[in-house]
Amino acid sequence: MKKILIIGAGGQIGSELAPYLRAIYGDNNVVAADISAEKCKNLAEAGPFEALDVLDKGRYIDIVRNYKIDTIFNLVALLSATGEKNPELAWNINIGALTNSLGIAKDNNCAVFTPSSIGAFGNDTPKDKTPQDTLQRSNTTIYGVCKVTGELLSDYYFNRFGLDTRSVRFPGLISYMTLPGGGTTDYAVEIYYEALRKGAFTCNVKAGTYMDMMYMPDALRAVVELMEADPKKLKHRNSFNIAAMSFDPEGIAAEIRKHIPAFRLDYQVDPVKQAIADSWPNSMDDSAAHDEWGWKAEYDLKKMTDDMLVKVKEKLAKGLA
Ligand code: AKB
Repeated sequence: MKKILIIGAGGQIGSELAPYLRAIYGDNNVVAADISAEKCKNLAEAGPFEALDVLDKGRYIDIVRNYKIDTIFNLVALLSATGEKNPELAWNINIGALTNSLGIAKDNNCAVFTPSSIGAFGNDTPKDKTPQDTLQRSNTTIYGVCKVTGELLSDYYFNRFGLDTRSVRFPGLISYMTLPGGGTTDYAVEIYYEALRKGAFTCNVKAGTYMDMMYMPDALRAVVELMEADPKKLKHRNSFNIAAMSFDPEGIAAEIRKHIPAFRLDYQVDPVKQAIADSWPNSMDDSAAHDEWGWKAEYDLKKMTDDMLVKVKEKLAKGLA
């Protein structure tokens, strides 16, 4: 990776991946792009920024050619719960961005990273230690349908054209910097803010709902390690299971109570989010990522909670949230 373009740079992953990549590869070698500069003031001030509607293929091609891009991070996507409100829009944006990225990458000799997700699995998928290669046909969300399509399409471009496509199936991502928006796993971020603000949280998925989760520093490191991995060692491409921790709302609440003993948790279940969460794995088997490119998570629930509470507290004290 020498000249990088991140599309969807203002989103939950991009807003942290862009500075992370700039610190490694140099500010001027990482071009951030999103629909408008207002959304990403910090990114636009710190390095090259382009306003881009990813469905505008002509402008997308111009940016890739002008900067001589060799690696594209295709991060544009509507998340699972938002997708259910407007499935057609979710398909058009999620798959429209990906098809443009793959086509432009093919014509301009770029590598492509695209995040997949636990959302690529469905009701018929084995729930515990979900294998790397398994059933993905009973997907219940448009987000998941897009993720499965994205995995297949990215493998197709690799097999048919030799395009260097790589991706991971992210768990729910937890971070103190940028709030997620419209995902099913969002509760696991919101709970820290509400614990510090009010000492209480109302959760929209039931006790006993286990999902894979990951702290953002692990997620960012995974992206770079996969993209820098020796291609000869990769038996899989799109997408690798990666895991760090699996918990239900009671588990994260118990960890928060070690810092805030009076913390209260109650429930007001959102049936759409609950159905999505029930269709996803409880925990994934990430041994293929471990074996093929050395993946290993560093943050467990305890270590993440210790850090999240400190960082969110600082943010609240500064009036930044
Ligand atoms: C969502 O909940 O939609 C995302 C995901 C797990 O892909 N965070």
